Amino acid sequence: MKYWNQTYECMTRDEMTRVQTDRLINTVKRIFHNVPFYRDKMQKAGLEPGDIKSLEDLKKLPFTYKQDLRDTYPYGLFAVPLSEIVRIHASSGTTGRQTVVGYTRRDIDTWAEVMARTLSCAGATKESFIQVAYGYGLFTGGLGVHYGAERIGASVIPISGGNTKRQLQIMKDFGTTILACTPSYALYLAEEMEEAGIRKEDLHLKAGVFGAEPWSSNMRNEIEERLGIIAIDIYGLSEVIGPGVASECHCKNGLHIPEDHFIPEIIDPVTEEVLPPGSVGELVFTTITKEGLPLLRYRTRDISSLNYEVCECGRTCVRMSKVSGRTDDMLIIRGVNVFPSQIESVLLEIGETAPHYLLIVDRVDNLDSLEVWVEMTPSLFSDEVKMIEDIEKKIRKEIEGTLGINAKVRLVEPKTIERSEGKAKRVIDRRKL
Ligand code: DLL
Repeated sequence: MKYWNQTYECMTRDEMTRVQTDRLINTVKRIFHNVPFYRDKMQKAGLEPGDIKSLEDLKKLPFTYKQDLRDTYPYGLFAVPLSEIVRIHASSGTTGRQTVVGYTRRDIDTWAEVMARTLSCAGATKESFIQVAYGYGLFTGGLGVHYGAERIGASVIPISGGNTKRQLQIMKDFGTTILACTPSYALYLAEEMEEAGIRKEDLHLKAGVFGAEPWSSNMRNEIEERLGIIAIDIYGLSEVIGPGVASECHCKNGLHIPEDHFIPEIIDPVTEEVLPPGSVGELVFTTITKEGLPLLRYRTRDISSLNYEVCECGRTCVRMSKVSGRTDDMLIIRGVNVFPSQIESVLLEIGETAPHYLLIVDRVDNLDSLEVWVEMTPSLFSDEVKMIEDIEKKIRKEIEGTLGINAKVRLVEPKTIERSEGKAKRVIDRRKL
């Protein structure tokens, strides 16, 4: 089966515009009446729902920022009574003000639909065995792929992340044909596979759906070569729905966006002006079918561009280019979104070190590593080694508790970390993507 939903994936531009316009008008009405936050924002901008009559009017609407979700934590932007919410996910961090997202039953259905399209792009059918090695839990990766795979009728192997030896055993014994995980984990699996003496010919793998973090075409070539598969880039973010927001097809020339659910725009992140097709800028999404957490013009901070030409695969829906970076300082370490400021808060809260730190991110054996350097205060420096080790341990535990990632913590001598006269350089990212 080539397409999952040919009607929507191959619509003419005129038909798509009609669908989007109707859905946008309805969404704006619903949001205005149900979400006080948006009502205020629209009223401040002098807007009534009736002012939104066409796609041209989209640019009049206010933007939504990640900070808005944090400020209204946990449920302030939900547009339905909480009794209608059947699932909650959250992005990164295990405590504090993370971004919380909620789905109604219909949202879960929509998510399965867009994920079925994504997996079909990679060639998935009822006959496929899909090994879901994205994490299950509050992260959207595992369950997002899971529901899409079930919708297609494929056989789902819900193994979740980690336990590499077992992943390989299962991949071989269960006859996995499609692997779903982050691209860095795919490379790690390839490496461990070679180490274990498993040849790619021993497996049944045909394709992989890799995303949740940026990756380069070099990395793609390496994964394809070592696993003997076609590697498809899939994109998404929890706020918009999770995975399923965009996916490459076999042409590997841009990621198709299910525009009947999400309207993309590219803006200049500084002037906030909408840019014409083909321009590189910040990707912004408006959801037009979501019920639980509909979002107007959500600022993703991801850098991309849009291409409206019909793809060789026959799909007419717009393609976004591979994400080339971010407009903020968010890092993605082993699939977890990390802001340097979150680590800074941990350090300040513990308060036993100097306020100078440096994060060193690297990729060792295809796995991301994070090292946190923190300067000791002069008095701590003269203390016993045991004391210093205890503080390192405490910081490591706290980072793990707050962000859910393992970091190596090193207390360094006072004045080791270079001071800067302008913006402090807090991060050294040595990963060559
Ligand atoms: O990472 C959803 C997802 C799960 C996508 C599984 C694909 C596969 P969040 O944790 O909210 O959601 O992180 C969203 O991850 O704004 C991008 O910066 C980054 N990202 C996601 N996919 C890609 C990709 C999931 N294919 C943030 N290429 C986004 C580059 C990606 N960056």
